[in-house]
Amino acid sequence: RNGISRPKGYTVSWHANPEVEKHHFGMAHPMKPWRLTLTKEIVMAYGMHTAMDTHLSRAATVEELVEFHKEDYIDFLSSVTPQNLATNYPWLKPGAVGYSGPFFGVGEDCPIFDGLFEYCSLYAGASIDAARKLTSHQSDIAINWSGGLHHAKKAEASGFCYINDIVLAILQLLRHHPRVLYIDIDVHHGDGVEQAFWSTDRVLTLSFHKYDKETFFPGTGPLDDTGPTHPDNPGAHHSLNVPLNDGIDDVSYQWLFESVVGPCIDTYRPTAIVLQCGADSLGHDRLGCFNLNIQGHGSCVSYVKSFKIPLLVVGGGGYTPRNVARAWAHETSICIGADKDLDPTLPLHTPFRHHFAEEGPTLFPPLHATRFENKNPRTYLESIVTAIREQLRYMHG
Ligand code: V1P
Ligand code: CA
Ligand code: ZN
Repeated sequence: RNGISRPKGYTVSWHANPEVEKHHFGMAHPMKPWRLTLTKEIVMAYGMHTAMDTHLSRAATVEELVEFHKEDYIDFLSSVTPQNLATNYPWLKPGAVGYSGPFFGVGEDCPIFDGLFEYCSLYAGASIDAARKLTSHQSDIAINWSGGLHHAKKAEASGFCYINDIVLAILQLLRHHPRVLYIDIDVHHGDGVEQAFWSTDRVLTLSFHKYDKETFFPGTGPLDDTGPTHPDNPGAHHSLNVPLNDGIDDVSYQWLFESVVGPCIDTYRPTAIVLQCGADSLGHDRLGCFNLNIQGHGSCVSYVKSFKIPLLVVGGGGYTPRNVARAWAHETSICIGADKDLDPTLPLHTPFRHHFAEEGPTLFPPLHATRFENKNPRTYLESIVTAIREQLRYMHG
């Protein structure tokens, strides 16, 4: 409609299944899969879908899921329902005592809801499909906004994440790529991905996050946690962490991101990159505590894209749905090289326009307004960059 053309010289693929968007974690739960519907509405209203290969993703198979996850955990996820939970899994009942069997992480953060397994296998299938498009050279940038669920463990759900689609996608990439760099800009620590690959040197994980051991989920990811360092672990020094305090702004974050990611790419020379774009690092997020605008968040995508290395872009957290949708639509436009062509006034028509009424119909509302004071002085950021550069020196033998 407004002349968004295909990117010249490279291909972008979009992987999604609208069934994912229909699932509900429960009324009071902050994770809202319908934020994906809102994202897609903006993307389509701008006409961006015409510039990508769009793929209806399929559910991951059990064989694919057990490439990382434990079989009894997948059995559990595929058979549990809100109705049979108490009968078939009595030890998961709140208050059950004296039982030390499987727990699987079920609880308030990771509830059992209707269609849970369909939800999980669809977002995982999309990330696996996206990774395969990269390894088959059919795509240079592959996008799955429904993925990015970085906390899930081998046999445990954690922090709204059940299946770790990122780990499954990286396992696909590793079939063809010698080295994969994982970058995580969600406000939370990417602990599940870090843990999955902390004994290999073929994946370098790098997470930027708010860190407070006592008060902020999941409480891991200090600067000096670079993976188990015993001498025969090839994965030693292959997890990097950038712990931050409340209130970081666009200018600081962009400077820090480029100062850290640049040397990581130069030193590690990844042949593929996975970028987790959790949008809970934006200002005004319901769970987050940073002051990033859509532009600051998006600048990370632009910077990573500029290296022209095969790139898998996934979503993640993000709890103020209208701003998640703005950010991921903007980042889609960056991927297809159309960000400069978009009119910042949202071209939305009813019934979606009202979702954006709070800040007005703009793609770039000011989100930096100081709900949180910036507790990251320049000296602190400089000490992080120095430490990371020091850590990178250990990566060569
Ligand atoms: O803080 C906790 C746990 C619950 N307490 C016992 C400690 N959980 C957090 C989980 C945040 C997960 C973030 C996921 C992601 O990184 C990737 C998708 O973004 C939590 C919070 C919070 N404010 O941090 N859970 C909830 N809020 C929650 C609130 C209402 C209903 C259910 C969960
Ligand atoms: Ca992170
Ligand atoms: Zn998060």
